[in-house]
Amino acid sequence: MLMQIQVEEDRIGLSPEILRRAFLDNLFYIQGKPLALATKNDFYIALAYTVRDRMLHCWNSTASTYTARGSRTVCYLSAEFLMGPHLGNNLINLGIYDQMKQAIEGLDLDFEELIAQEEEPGLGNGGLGRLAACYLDSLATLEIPSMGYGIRYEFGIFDQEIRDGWQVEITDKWLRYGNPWELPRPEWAVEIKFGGYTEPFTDDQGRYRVRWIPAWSVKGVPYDTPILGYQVNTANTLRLWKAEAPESFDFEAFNQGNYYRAVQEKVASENLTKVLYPNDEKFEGKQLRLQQQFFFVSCSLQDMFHILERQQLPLEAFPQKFTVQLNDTHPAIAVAELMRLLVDKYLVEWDKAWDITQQTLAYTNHTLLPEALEKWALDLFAGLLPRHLEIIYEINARFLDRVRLKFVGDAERTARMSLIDEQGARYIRMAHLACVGSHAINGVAALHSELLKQTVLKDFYEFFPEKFSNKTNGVTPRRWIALSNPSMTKLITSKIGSGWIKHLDQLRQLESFVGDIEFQRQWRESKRSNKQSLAALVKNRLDITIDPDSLFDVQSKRIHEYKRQHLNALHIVTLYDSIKQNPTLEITPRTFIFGGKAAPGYYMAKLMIKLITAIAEVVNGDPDVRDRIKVVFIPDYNVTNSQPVYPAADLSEQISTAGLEASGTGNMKFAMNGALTIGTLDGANVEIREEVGAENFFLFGLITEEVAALKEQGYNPWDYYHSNDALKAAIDLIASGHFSHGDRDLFKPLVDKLLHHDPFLLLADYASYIECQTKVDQAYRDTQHWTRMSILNAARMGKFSSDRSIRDYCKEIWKVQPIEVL
Ligand code: T68
Repeated sequence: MLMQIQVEEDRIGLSPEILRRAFLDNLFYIQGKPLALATKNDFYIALAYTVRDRMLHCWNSTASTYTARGSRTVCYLSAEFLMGPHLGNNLINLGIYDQMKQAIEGLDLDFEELIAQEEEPGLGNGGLGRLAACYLDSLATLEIPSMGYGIRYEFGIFDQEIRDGWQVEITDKWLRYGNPWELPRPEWAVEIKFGGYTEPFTDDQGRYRVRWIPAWSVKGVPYDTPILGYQVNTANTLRLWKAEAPESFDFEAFNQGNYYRAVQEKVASENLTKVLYPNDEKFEGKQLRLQQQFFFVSCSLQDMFHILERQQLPLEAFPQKFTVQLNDTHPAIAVAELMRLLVDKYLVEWDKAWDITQQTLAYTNHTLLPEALEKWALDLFAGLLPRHLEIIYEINARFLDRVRLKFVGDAERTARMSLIDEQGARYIRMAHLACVGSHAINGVAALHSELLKQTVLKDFYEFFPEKFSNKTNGVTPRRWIALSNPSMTKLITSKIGSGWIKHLDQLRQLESFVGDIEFQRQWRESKRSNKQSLAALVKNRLDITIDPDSLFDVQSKRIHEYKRQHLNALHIVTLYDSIKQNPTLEITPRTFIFGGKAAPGYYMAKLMIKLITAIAEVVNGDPDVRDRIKVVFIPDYNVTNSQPVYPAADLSEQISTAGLEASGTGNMKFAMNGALTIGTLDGANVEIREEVGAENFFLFGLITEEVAALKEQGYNPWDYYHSNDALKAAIDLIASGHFSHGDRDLFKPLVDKLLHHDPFLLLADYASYIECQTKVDQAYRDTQHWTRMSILNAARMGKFSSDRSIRDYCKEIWKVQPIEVL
């Protein structure tokens, strides 16, 4: 009996003494090491298990509670979950960060160093994958029964190195030393079929049916990770699927002694979930990608049917039991797969199946960029999913009949809305499939949702306006403030208590301290210490000295022409040139900080990285300017490396061409951490500016309508180049080889594109951007006023908590209620 109590305590006790004992126990019994022989990784694993143990009873109580209450479950289907390191976040959500720190430091170990050991699961590209992760945190915190469904990629997003100023991609071996946060559940594996052909037949009851005879199959094995809410007992599940060879696979080959063929097929199966496609915002019609999408969707839907069965619920209860959110069109094949399962497997009649499907599914769009819209070549699709193609044809036929009824004689509209693109080679339009098969469609910021209705989904909006709504993105304050910015967290809590971490609107209470000189001083001190930490990191990693008293001007996000990192670069070159022309020029010292990955096949984005690092080399090496401007490119921007960046920023660059950034979420993380934004009226910038006040936001650039009008009337970048001396000087300097050791060819593709096409209107926005940057320069000199603006930015960001976003989804789309776990 006594023994049992001790074990229980070691698994759940929260005092530093018990935590320390549990940690040593795990080190010995899991890693098999005494203190003296343990490596840093051994310590990390022991620490992770110590934390995980404390989450497991929440996880089990959550499961029992949900089963007992028969609750409706939100299933968030996403090809990407960019979770970031779990350890620090779980410590925050358990509320034992300080106790654990004490426990570990009592052993003379460096706590922060152990936390830094974790290899983050980089199972996403950027905003879309990170949004899914923030939403899981909020769902758990708000006690909403929910499940994240995705893919357990063996290699996540590549690690980025910078060599000779260029991006080099290194495979991300995140599972190399094991993953203590996941539990494999092989007993819940499912089978996924591919290829082959279909044939019609009549069943015993005389019904017309279709049989799919697939050519091959794989097994999907779920790996579960607990997702603990903040200071609640709710621990939901992230269920990621790994592909393996099916048990029975190629039995024949095996029996015939063809051992090697059998093994080869096994390897082929496992390739399916081997690697994450590293493209964001660019569709690549690769067969393996379609296999991945169908694989995780089918695994997840079959899992839902199994849950329904285990709870002995009838098929009709499916939409009451599950509400399924499609994170972009990557899981849109769910429309056809849910229909197939209902009609072919569970013998539900078509109309009824269609009702269930529509009631269950909802679709979030994340982009308007035409090159990102998914459309699968028909023959590729037919080869892999012949039965689904037939189902899509049937859905389409029925849908287009309705379109023809509503818009009599409008053949063009019917062709535009068809699920099949028939101009030339035929394609399946996944966004159309998602719209038709869902009861709700949303964009991710107010402007984006409006533009969706006016552009890419205009016909669908006119056909079913009631499906459309907006759900502005949000980010979790747990990771993005409490964990990443402890100094600001402490300061805020000392003034208004800690309720804001769960109710971010409470930050408004800070407004009453905005004029308090002492509070302002503390605010600056916190920012300054964060800048100092980042400076130390930069020194350590890149051996570049940056001045924490300079203005930290940061642009960190995926590298893309529409995000216009090269506009920022033009500003730096302009500043550099003006200092060279006028050596006594007085400017506010600035450190330009960049971070971000380029898709490996995106040549122009890679050249933009090279441009930034080339400018950095010249600027940082030039004694005339280097005390006034510095340029740093932080390699391998990921969740881990981003956490010290947001708290250290003074200025947040959100400078995309108006109308092209669906929302942005980095913009929110910066402003929450007291950075001021320089930005266009794009994505969520519009709403951020509304919230923080126009007077606390640096606005520049053309607005969406002006962008469209300018393009309509025939935009000629050449005119801007010739009529603006500073712009011409900056471009000429780049073209002259000044930043490329005299090589005039290196940046020629970039310069030529700007001068002759400039699809993202850098030249049109240049003057406005530079003028706005001059205002920033002036404003930063008024320290008190800047501090005031910084405080007001943080204080007014309550709307952008992902808790608010999730509440909106729950109320308006999912119709789910919290269930408390005791
Ligand atoms: C981003 N999209 C939007 N896509 O660009 C951003 N795409 O404005 C928004 O804030 C964010 O989504 C969240 O809504 C992406 O991140 C991708 O990463 C992606 C990945 C694969 C294929 C296409």
